[in-house]
Amino acid sequence: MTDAVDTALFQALDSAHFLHPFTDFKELSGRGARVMVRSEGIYVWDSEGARVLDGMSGLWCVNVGYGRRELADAAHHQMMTLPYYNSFFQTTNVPAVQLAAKLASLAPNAGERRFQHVFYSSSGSESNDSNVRMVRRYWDLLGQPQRKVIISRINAYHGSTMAGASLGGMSGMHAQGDLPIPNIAHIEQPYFFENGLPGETADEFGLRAAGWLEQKILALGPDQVAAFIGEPVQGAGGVIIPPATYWPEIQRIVDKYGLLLISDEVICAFGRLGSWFAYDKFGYKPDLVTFAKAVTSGYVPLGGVMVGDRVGKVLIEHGGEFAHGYTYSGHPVACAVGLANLALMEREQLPQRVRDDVGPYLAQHYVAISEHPLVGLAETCGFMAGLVLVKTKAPVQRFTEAQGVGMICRGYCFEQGLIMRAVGDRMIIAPPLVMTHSQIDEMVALIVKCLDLTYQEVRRRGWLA
Ligand code: PXG
Repeated sequence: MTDAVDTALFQALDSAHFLHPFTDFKELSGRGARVMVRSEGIYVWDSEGARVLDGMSGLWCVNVGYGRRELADAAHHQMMTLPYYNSFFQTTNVPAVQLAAKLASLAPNAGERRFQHVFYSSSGSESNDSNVRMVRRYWDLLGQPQRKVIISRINAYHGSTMAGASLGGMSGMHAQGDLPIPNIAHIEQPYFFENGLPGETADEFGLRAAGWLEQKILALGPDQVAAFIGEPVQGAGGVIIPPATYWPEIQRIVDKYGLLLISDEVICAFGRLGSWFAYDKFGYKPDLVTFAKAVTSGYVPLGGVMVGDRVGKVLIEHGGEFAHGYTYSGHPVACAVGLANLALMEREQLPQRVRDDVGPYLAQHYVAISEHPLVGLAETCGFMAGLVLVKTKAPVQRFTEAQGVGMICRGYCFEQGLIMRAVGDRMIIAPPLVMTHSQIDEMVALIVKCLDLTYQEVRRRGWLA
């Protein structure tokens, strides 16, 4: 079926007027963007009528799948009731209050670090800017204004604003913006496949990787360091799943030096890893938790920070005015959609479904995928997964960056009607949490087919010898 959209016209208008994010504008205008026109369940359709199985939930956000009427109804109702009002001047609105209370009830209490408050934004990037502002305000109010440095990891993704991109550890982004901004430092990521030593176990590596934090704190001077920020599992960096020993050791180090701990759960929260929030699963107790994306399943933009009691008490009890906020902080329509989305997730028990049912089912398939001659490692965490494309499995020999094997594989996925992301030589997925078993089978069959096609191609090119 072809949708009534003139592809060539929209591609021409697109390249004439729309500068896309993270895009080589000239290259895109030469090829023309794919025009997406509609969606249902786990599928999207382009303007040529091709159906695509969305293995990335849009961009890690459409956790409840496409076409959920409850979310559209909630937006419509709220737009007709109170489409907008600010929350700056001693005013509030019903959905923003209800959603804050709901989020506080869903966030597992981490000992004395209870999450009772929410600071709203409209995206993950803005939320991390808010984190920087809150962390600095916290230490200022406690009379330790010299505690400025926030430590993050290489290959982390924390957004694309000046602070978000600085916190992130993407060298390509730093190179283009004179980043990072001052007082951001980075340590190496906990990527065992790449950084593990011969003979070292994953658990040993996890402790060693966490140790890089302590080394960095000592190098900077412990009284200069304000916080550590990390994604529970690095998403955009390629679904880098840390060893089980990593986060508890990070917690020990953070506690030893009194740092604040920020868990950036923009991708990992709201069922993706089989729980509402991910810090609990990995055994640590953050002070601030960044969220966005799946809080509304991406239907409308919404983000924010869960503020734990340690920071909340200081901001509220010691502070005067906190001079920071956004026009859309607590946007009533976004919050109403968030409430409807969380209600739907609760009704369909999506976090539990990932934990007990579809997560383990996908993991079984990935054990089989790891047998593929092109796959050096295949692993899942909840309902996200990554695999590494290799030349040889034992000993592991990797493709060179210039060979761009991930992009070759991604090209085949595109052709075969599957959205799967390439991050270097890692192929990653994060499908909608509502996928049925037979849809998972369908997705995995497509993945295997694309791996086969890629294997044939790299053999033809003589890269395997
Ligand atoms: N933190 C994390 C952990 C993220 O994954 C952000 C912050 C920023 O969120 P906003 O809403 O400002 O984009 C993200 C976003 C990719 C990709 O290619 C991932 C993200 C964004 C764009 C592309 O995987 N994650």
